[in-house]
Amino acid sequence: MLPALAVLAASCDNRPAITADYDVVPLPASIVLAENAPGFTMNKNTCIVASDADQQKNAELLAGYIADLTGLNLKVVDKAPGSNFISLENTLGVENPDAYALAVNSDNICINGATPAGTFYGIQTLRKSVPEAGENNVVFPAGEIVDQPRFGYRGAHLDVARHFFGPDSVKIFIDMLALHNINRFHWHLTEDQGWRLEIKSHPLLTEVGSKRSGTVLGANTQEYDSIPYGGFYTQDEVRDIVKYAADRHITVIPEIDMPGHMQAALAAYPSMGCTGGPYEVWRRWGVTDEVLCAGNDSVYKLVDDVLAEVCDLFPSEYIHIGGDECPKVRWEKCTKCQAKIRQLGLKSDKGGTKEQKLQSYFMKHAQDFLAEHGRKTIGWDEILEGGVNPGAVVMSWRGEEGGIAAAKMGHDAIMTPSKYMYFDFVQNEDRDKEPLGASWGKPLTVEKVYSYEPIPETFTPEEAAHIIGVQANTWAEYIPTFSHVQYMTLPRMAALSEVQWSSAPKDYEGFLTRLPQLVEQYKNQGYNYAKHVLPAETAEQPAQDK
Ligand code: TNX
Repeated sequence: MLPALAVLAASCDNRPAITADYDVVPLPASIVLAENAPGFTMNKNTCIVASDADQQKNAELLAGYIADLTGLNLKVVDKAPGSNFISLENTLGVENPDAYALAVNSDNICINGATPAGTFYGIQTLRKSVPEAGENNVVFPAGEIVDQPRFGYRGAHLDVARHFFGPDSVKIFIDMLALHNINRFHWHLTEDQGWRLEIKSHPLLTEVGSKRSGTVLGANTQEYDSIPYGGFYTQDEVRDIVKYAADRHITVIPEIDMPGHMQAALAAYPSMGCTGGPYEVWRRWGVTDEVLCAGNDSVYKLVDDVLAEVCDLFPSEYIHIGGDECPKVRWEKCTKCQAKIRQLGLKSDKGGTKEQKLQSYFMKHAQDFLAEHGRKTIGWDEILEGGVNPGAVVMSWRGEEGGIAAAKMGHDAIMTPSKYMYFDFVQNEDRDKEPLGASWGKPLTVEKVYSYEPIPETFTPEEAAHIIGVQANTWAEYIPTFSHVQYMTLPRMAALSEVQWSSAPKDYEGFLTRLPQLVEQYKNQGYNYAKHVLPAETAEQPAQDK
């Protein structure tokens, strides 16, 4: 950990000054210090210059970060004073929209982005360069940082269905993403165990589908508690969250997982299943046989009605429609599904079984509906089975193979292989020292996350361009509280951010030396975090719920 040099500033207010360190996480592409030039001292008279509405929002966020870290309340103004200001601009002529330059001299700091999002990443770098929180002025060494991310899609997923995290927690999660330069929030809103999104045309989805009568105990044992569990987001809450994210240059990508992982919806509308039910909102984890009936026209109407409201709520270019883990046992025996298969002329062959092809038909229906509303779709890699529909983006989770196959077929792909990117796996080789995690995965250490290389060496540049990004997923079967979400995601999210952002050769030791300064931000924001890879003096942490 870099000792923060506390010197008494020769400024008017006699607050101690500490020196900023630009070696942040993720590491900027280029940092050039002007060795002999005096730096910029941020003190109570420093103001932030924002000349338009976009920069005004950025400026308010920067002022908030600085207040949290130093207690300084910097004024936001629209015209630069003679000196002692931080100006926010977005006139950098660089193609990468998230690029920024951050220039520091004794007179001012200028953060210039290619777009307002680029400026925002410069703000994150500035904020993270403050080595620790306290009632301090900060000296920023003179020099220039020039930076841009490797991937345009830098994602993090949160499952709010197995356990529910309320709107305030979701906003904190979004703040955590912003701190790590992550720009896509994949919000997993529906599951067998709970439907969490208000849908006005089908109120039972939340009235019935958001509540379960109890939850399985331990590692999916045969025992249950009988504590009613539930929660959902109203559409007003969703709109507020989407805006909160957009202000932080984060796009919210909702997921409505279909045609499997739908048992909660079936509990609400049993006629949408092959057997007609009755169904319960599931109380255990795993993969249920109860899925939407793909031979029933009312099911397609339900899907359209839900997606129409989803499009209305979420401006995202991409909507995630799941497609994972859909057992076909019901479809094989269902007269309606088999009639549909015959009607469509689907046959089992080496391209897939006729039921897998029925799933492709089902996904295509949803995809076409979204396309009519100007949206693109993302699906889990199972959408490759039975024939992937043109234009679909593949999210590769069972390994990298799905993403590789998709890219070779000319589809865009997002890499989220469980082995490297599943934050519901325990993070310590010794499971006994950890709270219960998903048991099907090997322990996933910070180092393993950091080591991930998303683009296979053998890829041509054209194939590589189809890997649009990387994402980590936090499934919540074994994560009952939001503080536990933070424990599972921090600091693995720091390693993730470097995989997503940095083009530099991997240097895990270097990463570890930079991590404690980021942890100072976690502490300042009151985030819970795991301490396995941190030096003892950085590792004091709030009590974690085991
Ligand atoms: C697989 S990843 C699932 C999730 C589980 C997760 C647990 C994916 C598309 N499906 O439903 O929560 O494993 O690790």
